[in-house]
Amino acid sequence: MQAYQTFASYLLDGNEKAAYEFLLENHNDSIYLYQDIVTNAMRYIGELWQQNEITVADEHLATSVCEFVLSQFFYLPSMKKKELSQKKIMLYCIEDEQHALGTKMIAGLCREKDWQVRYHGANLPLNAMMESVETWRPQVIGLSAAMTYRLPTLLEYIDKLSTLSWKPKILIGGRIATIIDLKKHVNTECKICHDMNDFSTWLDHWESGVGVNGAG
Ligand code: B12
Repeated sequence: MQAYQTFASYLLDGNEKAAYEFLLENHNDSIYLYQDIVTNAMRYIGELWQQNEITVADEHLATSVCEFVLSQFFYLPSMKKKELSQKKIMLYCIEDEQHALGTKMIAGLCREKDWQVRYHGANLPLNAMMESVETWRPQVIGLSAAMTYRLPTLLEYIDKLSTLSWKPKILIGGRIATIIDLKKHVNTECKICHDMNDFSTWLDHWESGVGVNGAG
């Protein structure tokens, strides 16, 4: 059994303790943990669901255990930080989008890399996003979508964000970015993130000033 399958089995068993301890055992490498373990476990659970090997109730239980253990995992290190950095990122799932686990992990990684993060969870309407963005004025805004039929809505969000006076960097991620060639739909000022590695590398370059504008 692969590591992500072991983690998936704890989620499906509703075994919060084992799932949390598994995260702790693997805490030294965040990308490995988020990408190879948690993301792959959730995708595997999606396949089991699609093949009717597990029920909707099983999938919901697994998701809720995953959300819970991730929250526990993020809590202690983020509370230990003394000073707030000046780097600010806001993360949103566009309207009706319920697939929020990916952005939750992106939020965790950003905190680890010393960013101030506002993670707005699932399904945020456009006007509500704009209001919050204008109040907090982050340097970076991340949008997430899973379902491909949300492309028109995603483009609407990007258009609106492009009108902001201080020109924050717009990142696009989520399952949609792995299925649709988004480069054909957005301008080069937006950064399309295909996975956690891609995002992490971009973020590290941002810190050294390279990824601030354009970076593709
Ligand atoms: C869990 C889950 C749910 C949960 C989500 C809960 C939550 N809090 O997230 C619930 C139960 C709500 C749900 C609902 C539905 N789901 Co669902 N779901 C899944 C499942 C099993 C896992 C999703 C997940 O967590 N993946 C793991 C995360 C970590 O991956 P990720 O989002 O891609 O994120 C990674 C990167 O993309 C990146 N990233 C993500 N966002 C961002 C943002 C930025 C800025 C950056 C930089 C990076 C980034 O970071 C992560 C790093 O690894 C998937 C299976 C799958 N293949 O994904 C199905 C799946 C996506 N769901 C599916 C379906 C059909 C649905 C429903 C329509 C079911 C229904 N009939 O109600 C609804 C739609 C809800 C809606 N309105 O959006 C289908 C979609 C098929 C299709 N047609 O496209 C899938 C593929 C299952 C399947 N095999 O059929 N779902």
